[in-house]
This record gives sequence, C-alpha cells and structure tokens, in this order.
Amino acid sequence: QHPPARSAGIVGAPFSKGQSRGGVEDGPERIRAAGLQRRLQQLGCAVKDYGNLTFEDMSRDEPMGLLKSVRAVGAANQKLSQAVRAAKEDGHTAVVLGGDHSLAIGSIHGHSAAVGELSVVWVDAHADINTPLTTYTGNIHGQPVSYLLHELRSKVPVLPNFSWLKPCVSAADVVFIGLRDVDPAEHYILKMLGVKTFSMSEVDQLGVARVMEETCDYLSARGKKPIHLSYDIDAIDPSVAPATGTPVVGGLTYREGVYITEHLCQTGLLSAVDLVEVNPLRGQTEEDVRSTVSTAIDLLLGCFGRVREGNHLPDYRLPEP
Ligand code: 4U7
Ligand code: MN
Ligand code: MN
Ligand code: MN
Repeated sequence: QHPPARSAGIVGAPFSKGQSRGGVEDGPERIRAAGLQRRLQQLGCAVKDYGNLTFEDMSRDEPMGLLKSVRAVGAANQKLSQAVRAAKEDGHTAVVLGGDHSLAIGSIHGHSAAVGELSVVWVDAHADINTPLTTYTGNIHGQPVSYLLHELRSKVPVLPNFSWLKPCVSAADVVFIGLRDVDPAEHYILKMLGVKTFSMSEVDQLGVARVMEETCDYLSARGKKPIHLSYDIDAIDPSVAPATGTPVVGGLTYREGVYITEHLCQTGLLSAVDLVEVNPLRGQTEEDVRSTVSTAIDLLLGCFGRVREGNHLPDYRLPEP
C-alpha cells in the first residue's frame, strides 16, 4: 500500500559559502553518521551513495556589491548540477545533503536537465527569492529561486561562474510551504508572479493535510511533472530543529514537517530531494544537534516511504515456532 521509492542516489554537498556561518558544510557527514543509508535500506530502499563533492577554494572571489562568494557559489552549483543529473540518469531519486540552500540552484538545474519540466515544493521559513539586486544580506542562500525562474530572467544579472545556468522552472510550478520570514522585495515578487504560497498562517488556518492536498491539486493541474522537494530544515520549529543558521520562531511541528514528506512520497512523483541548512555548529548543546539531525533523517525517510503506522518489507514472514 505504500511502495517505497526504489532507490536513493545520495550526493553530499558540504558547501557553506552561500551564507556566512561556518558549520553547515558538516551537515552531510552528520546526517550520514546518524545512519541514513541503513535506515533507508531497512525500508527496502536501495541506496547508492555518491559521496561528497569537493569544492575548490576560489583564490579571488571579491564581493560584487553586496553579493558574497559569487564565483564559489557558481562553481559549486555547476558541479552539483552535473552530479544530480548523473544520479537521475542512473535511475535514482536524487538526495542532496547540504550544505546551505544556495545548493538548490545546481540541484534543481541538474534535476531538470535530466528529466525536463519540474514541479518544485519549497519548504522553508524563508522564500529564498531575493535577486542579487534586492538582497540586503548579500547571502546567495536567500536567492536561489530567483536564479531558477524563467520569469525573473531579466532581473538577475549575468554573474561570474554562472554562465552555465539557464532558468528552468516556471513560477506557476512552484509551491512554498512554511513561510514566516519574507523580505519586502520577496513578498512583492511572490505577489507579482502570483506564486502559490502556504505561509505558517495558512498552515494554522487550513491544517497541514489540506495544505498538502491543495499543493498537489495545484501542481497536478499543470500536468503530472516530477517533483523536486527542496527542504530547508529551518522550516521546522527551532524547538525541534535548532541547529541551523537562520532559525525563525513559529515553525512547522515535527508532525507537520514529516506529514509533508509522507504526502509527497505517496504522489509517486517525488524525483529529487534537497535537505539543507543543518548546521551542527549552531546548536547550543549536543542534544540540539542530535534532534536536528534526527529530524532531518525522519524527513528523508518520509520521502522514501516510511509511514508512522509502521512498515514491513514485502517478503516479511512470521517466524515459525
Ligand atoms: B535560507 C534573508 F534577509 N531573506 O536574503 C536573506 F532575512 O536558505 C534570509 O532560507 C535568507 O536559510 C535565508 O538573507 C536563507 C534575510
Ligand atoms: Mn530558510
Ligand atoms: Mn532556505
Ligand atoms: Mn538558513
């Protein structure tokens, strides 16, 4: 009744230069060390771990106006795009372990290069749709969506190490869930483009079950495209997932967060997942890090068929006395 996705192709992306806090590059190793591969295999999911990408240091990467580490972010995402494309061409559901959320640029681009038009579900406290000209922090992890949308092509300047990137997603194919910290320019862009959003207010009003029903109805009305889930751990309330760089109070509960993954898995269309912004150095205590990483794992398991009623493998047999 809940057939698990056949295989996960894991790509570690220990990249942190889309923002200014160290530690987020340790996300992939912490998530692996908590047993991701074994837990997926217990669900009956095949796992291919492609290991971690390596990102060379840029010797000269001066800020461009406010914009920080443009060349490093461009080069890292080009590499990630190729890796995600390869994982898709090998037949896997791609899993990108971040790293910061600037990685969604390469992840979504590579996914789209392999399978064509996508639906994108962006679960985040933030909209990450600043352009290089609207940002006031200069951090590219707050901008990936603007780089990817056809509709914003003329608003995003040509940047060094980004010439490989062509916008590949339509605004009407994106749904945001969990928003509660949106900059004025981002709010303007979301309204201007008519992007479908479920802020925390709508999660409160409708409940997560209706949010997910409406999300999937909305996306499937434009054709059943493969779904790219880009999950920022800061969508989850900081009481549950505190070890992240930009925590915002009033987030999704653990149950709401997991429900989103269970529901998307059941569509049968989930084709790639990013799990980003886990920063082991941002927790106050080891328990903060543990609960954040364990939540990240549970979100990923939900994407691959884990359900809370329980699971068993198709060949399970009761032991005979
Ligand atoms: B994340 C911010 F200004 N909007 O642009 C910005 F509030 O990937 C935050 O969602 C971005 O964690 C957060 O820097 C990026 C800020
Ligand atoms: Mn965020
Ligand atoms: Mn984000
Ligand atoms: Mn963040």
